[in-house]
Amino acid sequence: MDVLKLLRFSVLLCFLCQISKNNEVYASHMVYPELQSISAVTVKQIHRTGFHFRPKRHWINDPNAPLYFNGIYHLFYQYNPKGSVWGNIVWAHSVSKDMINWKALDHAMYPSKPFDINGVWSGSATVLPGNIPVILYTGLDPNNTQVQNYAVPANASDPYLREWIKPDNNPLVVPTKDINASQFRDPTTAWWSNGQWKMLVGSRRKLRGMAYLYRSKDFFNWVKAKHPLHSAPNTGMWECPDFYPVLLAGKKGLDTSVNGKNVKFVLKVSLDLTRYDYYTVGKYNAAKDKYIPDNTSIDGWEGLRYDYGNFYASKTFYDPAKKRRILWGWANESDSSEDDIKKGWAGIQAIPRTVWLDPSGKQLVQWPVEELNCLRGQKVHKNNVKLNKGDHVEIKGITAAQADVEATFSFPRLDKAEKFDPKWVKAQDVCAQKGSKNQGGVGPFGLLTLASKNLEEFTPVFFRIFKAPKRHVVLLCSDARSSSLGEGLYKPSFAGFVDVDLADKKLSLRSLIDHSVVESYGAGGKTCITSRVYPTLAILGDAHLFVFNNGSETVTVENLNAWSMKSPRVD
Ligand SMILES: *[C@@H]1O[C@H](CO)[C@@H](O)[C@H](O)[C@H]1NC(C)=O
Ligand SMILES: *[C@@H]1O[C@H](CO)[C@@H](O)[C@H](O)[C@H]1NC(C)=O
Ligand SMILES: *[C@@H]1O[C@H](CO)[C@@H](O)[C@H](O)[C@H]1NC(C)=O
Ligand SMILES: *[C@@H]1O[C@H](CO)[C@@H](O)[C@H](O)[C@H]1NC(C)=O
Ligand SMILES: *[C@@H]1O[C@H](CO)[C@@H](O)[C@H](O)[C@H]1NC(C)=O
Ligand SMILES: *[C@H]1O[C@@H](CO)[C@H](O)[C@@H](O)[C@@H]1NC(C)=O
Repeated sequence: MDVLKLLRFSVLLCFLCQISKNNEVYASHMVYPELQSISAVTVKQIHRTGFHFRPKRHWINDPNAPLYFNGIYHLFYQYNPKGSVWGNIVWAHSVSKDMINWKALDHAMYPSKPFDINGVWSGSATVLPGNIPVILYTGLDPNNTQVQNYAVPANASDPYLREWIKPDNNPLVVPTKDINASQFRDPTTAWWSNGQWKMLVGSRRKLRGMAYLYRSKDFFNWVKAKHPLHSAPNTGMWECPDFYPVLLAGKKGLDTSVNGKNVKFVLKVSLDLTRYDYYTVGKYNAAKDKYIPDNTSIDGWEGLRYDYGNFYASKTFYDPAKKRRILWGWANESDSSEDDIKKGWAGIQAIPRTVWLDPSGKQLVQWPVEELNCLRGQKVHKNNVKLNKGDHVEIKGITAAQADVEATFSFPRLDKAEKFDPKWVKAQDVCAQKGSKNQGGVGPFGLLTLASKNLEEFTPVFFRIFKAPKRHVVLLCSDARSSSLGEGLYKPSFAGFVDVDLADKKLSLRSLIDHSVVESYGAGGKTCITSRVYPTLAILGDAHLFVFNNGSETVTVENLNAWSMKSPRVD
């Protein structure tokens, strides 16, 4: 190292130690005051995603108020216009006809009024009768009290709803004395039942997570219900609650105000303590305004997750044009804040997903919106590829750094499945213990995504099947441990169990690969995992895709379709 380099290095080190001294956690985000207004000089292209939603530069987090209005999809999101870490948050606004190509508009909201002068935080949209969209959001007042506000379009005839007004009769809701004023945020889409509007606000009481319920006859005067809609012990702060009906049968979505015999409800909360999105399926008793999760749904952090990887602060909305419910979720970075400053950007939205109830009634199923398929370009097809233990076969002919892959794997029998240890409660621990390198019986088999030619780097997405006393246990892993030779990265072995019938001895997998993200859908969307990874060799044209098997049972790739993905217009 020459003197100049050494000097620069020590200045950088000193800078970094300053930063870590001043770090604090502010409402669940690490705050780096020194970094939050360092504008990106350039935006580094190497790990930049091609077909996921992200702004031109800088930090993004929660999707806000997704909405369909008069033929246009709207996405608002928490955005730092000045830097690549959390801070200076505004409501950025983009519009689209297909949720794939986006046009950025001026910011819809920024702190400007006494009721939000210290922050315009997350919220949701409700379309009132007469086709009038209203946004409910959390503002931080001069005392940093979290209050719930509303905003309306300045001109509902403007097809893009460019300008939003925050009327002076805000805030609509302030925390009562029994509520911690710094733990009271993220109002939901409101629903209409029994002659009133209802909405939820996330909170906690000591360690009990709470979804406070508010009621209103006119949408402006809100009264807190005596009991929360739901709460659960030891789950900590509930951020971004989401509450909506799903049909018992079929993939159709429902407007948020629908209830009835053919309907169940989903309550999702983003647990600040673990930073994952959990949901339960249950019943909503509208007369009592109580939500009761089914006994098949675990409440809390051993429960079901939308996604077992980087996916947080999600929100659904009903799309009346295609009669479906769509889920947006934020996939944060897994590199360091210093890397983000150097990259000039941080955060993406996962591909919007259609969600519906699985026929079992026990869980949801998720699938990328059909509009994504319009980006499929060059295609390769394979069938009947036999994979013996230790085999890996390259799928050539597509841009492996930006691709959509769908594969069905089959296996002749299950008797070689490894024994399941009943102590294995957390899928992620099993994935970390077993990985893809530890050879098994039936599996590990699946895809090696973002792989370098000689496998110095790869992100394997794979199944492993275990034998428990009365059933088989299927694990889906997306293991980032070998994803990069780079340093200072978060490389978890993300995993989830898959509740799937193995009678036909087949398992399907779809992975959306996009430079620094691998978003996977196991068994038709029953278990989803999003990993953020930063290869150093497996980049751009040097990224490869393989199918592999490391189990003693032979596995056949029955059918595989892979496409190069085009880049839509996203800004
Ligand atoms: C802020 O707190 C002070 C002291 O408790 C109080 O007088 C004032 O009304 C509060 N401001 C707002 C906007 O609530
Ligand atoms: C509202 O938007 C419509 C459609 O863009 C436009 O024609 C009209 O002039 C706008 N009205 C106002 C008051 O800006
Ligand atoms: C309110 O929540 C904050 C965390 O945001 C915590 O530090 C504080 O102790 C809580 N106050 C009370 C009275 O529980
Ligand atoms: C779960 O609830 C169903 C009815 O919804 C009931 O038939 C079943 O016995 C319950 N199971 C347990 C373990 O409580
Ligand atoms: C398969 O197992 C072998 C032996 O443990 C290991 O060297 C290799 O890396 C594994 N393959 C993958 C893709 O993990
Ligand atoms: C995303 O980044 C990783 C690595 O820094 C953290 O561990 C996660 O907590 C974080 N997730 C969210 C939702 O902030």
